[in-house]
Parts: sequence; structure tokens; C-alpha cells
Amino acid sequence: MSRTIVVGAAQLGPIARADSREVVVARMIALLEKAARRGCDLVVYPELALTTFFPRWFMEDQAEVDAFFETEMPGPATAPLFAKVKELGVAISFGYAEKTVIDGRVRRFNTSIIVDKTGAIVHRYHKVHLPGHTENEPWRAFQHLEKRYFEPGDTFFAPADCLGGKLGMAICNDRRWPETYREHALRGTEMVLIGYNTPYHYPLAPEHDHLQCFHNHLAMQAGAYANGMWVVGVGKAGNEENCVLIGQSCIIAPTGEIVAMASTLGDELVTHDCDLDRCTEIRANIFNFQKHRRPEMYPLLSAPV
Ligand code: CDV
Repeated sequence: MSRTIVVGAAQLGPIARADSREVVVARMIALLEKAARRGCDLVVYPELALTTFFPRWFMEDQAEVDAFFETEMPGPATAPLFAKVKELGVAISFGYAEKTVIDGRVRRFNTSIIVDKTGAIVHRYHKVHLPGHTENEPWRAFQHLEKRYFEPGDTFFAPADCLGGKLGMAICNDRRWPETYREHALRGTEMVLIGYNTPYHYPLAPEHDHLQCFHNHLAMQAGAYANGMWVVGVGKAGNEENCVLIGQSCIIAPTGEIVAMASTLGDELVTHDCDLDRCTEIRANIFNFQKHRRPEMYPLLSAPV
């Protein structure tokens, strides 16, 4: 039986701070309809897909921050997206800011979910590597306050059974960490879905600004190859409230090759037929973990620094 998933990487162009969820969801639905016409089984959207990348602003009023969070999924604004998933029979994955109550405590996570073809949420992931800072740093051209607005994820890098394969997620900064992919691979993940919001300008090391697109692909291609799995990296791109975000959303084969890539900084869909069995090309050979991996020689890899 074929284990080919037709995947759409649905890059989103900029989302203004004043844009409503309804406006964004309509854009996501337009990409979903295009994906259905192209025969997609799965469409992947960026990190924090429903709003502008709000951690770039320092906000003291928690109510103002909470306006960017979802307290239910689907909620009134996202219900049409879930209805379209069901109508078209195309699974999706997207990121959003999640406010939830667990054991009587309010929790806020940078979250990604996978919604299957019936519109059911079958997997949820909370971003593990939160970049940025907690206090206002006015010297920056823009803030990056993920550490202030979210708590670090409490979900492992692990797959769910979906679309006949093992699909997992990571979010933006996670993609730069080799551990993300290796942990996924050790747990059997065959395809990692990664949404991102990455500015060209990195205030802490502006001398690396020209390398942002290179590092984006370098990390994801290396992760795909060294772990023999598909990687789908999807950005929010373009000039969002005077912060220019990289695009180059792409689908990467287990060989590390980019097989589809966006060429604009706007809403754009690129697709590829992803055969999950191609993971074996790498996993049965150069990176055969059972045969060649030497975990006893890497004890510090999971030790605290
Ligand atoms: N949203 C992100 O996690 N962005 C980060 C920062 C460092 C730009 C990234 O790694 O792309």
C-alpha cells in the first residue's frame, strides 16, 4: 500500500496587528481550497498563524496580551476552517497561542496542532525552545518576548499516527536544535511539521542577518538527512509591521534535498508527493540507529549543562 502523502506548505504573507482572526482564516481557507484542487492530503501553516507575531511588542496589560490567545479550538473564528477541513477532506496543521486551564492553573503555550481529515484534533505540541527575553529591551528594533508571554512546552517531540504515517511537530526555534529531530526520529516520527516566524534582523548578532535564509535551510536539511525523515518548514513571510520575515517555506526529503520551495514573501502554496517509505533509504543505511548509533558514548547529550 502506498504511503505517499501529498503535502502542501501554505506560507502566509504578513498579518497586520489590526487584522481580525476572520480575515486570516479566510486567507487560510483560500490556500486550503487551492490545496484540495491540487490533491493535497495535508496542509501545513506557520507558527502563530492566526495573528501577527505579537511577541515583538512589550505589553504590560495581560488583557491586551490575552487578546492574541485562543481559549478554545476550534472557537467561533476558527470553526469555518475546521468545517472546510471536513468538507474538503484535507488534514491541516497550524500554530496558535493557546490559553488553557490545567488543574485549576492558567497556562499559556505557543502551540501547534494536527487536525485530521474529519476535523478532529489528533495531536498537540507545545513549543519547547522559547527564544527571546522576558523584560522590555527598548534598544532592540523590535522585541522578542516569547519567554514573557509563554511557558516552555511540556510535550515531548513525539509523533501521532495520522494519514497512515507517524507525524510530529516542532515550532520555529526548535528547528535549529539537532535534538529536536533526533528525539523525534528515536520515537519513530517520519515527518516533522514546523511553522516559523523568523525576521531577517537578529538584534543580538546583526552581522548574521544576511545568513538567516541559509541557517533556516541548513538546520532543517541537516535534521531531515541525519534522521531520515521528511521536514515541512512553513513561514510567515514579508513585511509584518516593519519587521521583515523570511520566507523560503519548503518541503525537504529524508535525503536532505529541498523538493519544493516558496518563491514569494506572500501567501503561497507549494506541494509535493511525500513517500513516507523513503525514510528507509536513510534509516536502513547511513543512519541505521540500531546498527551504528553509540548512545553510551554520548551521555552528556541529555544531561543538564
Ligand atoms: N519565532 C521564533 O522562534 N523565532 C526565532 C527567533 C530567534 C528569530 C527563530 O529561531 O527563528
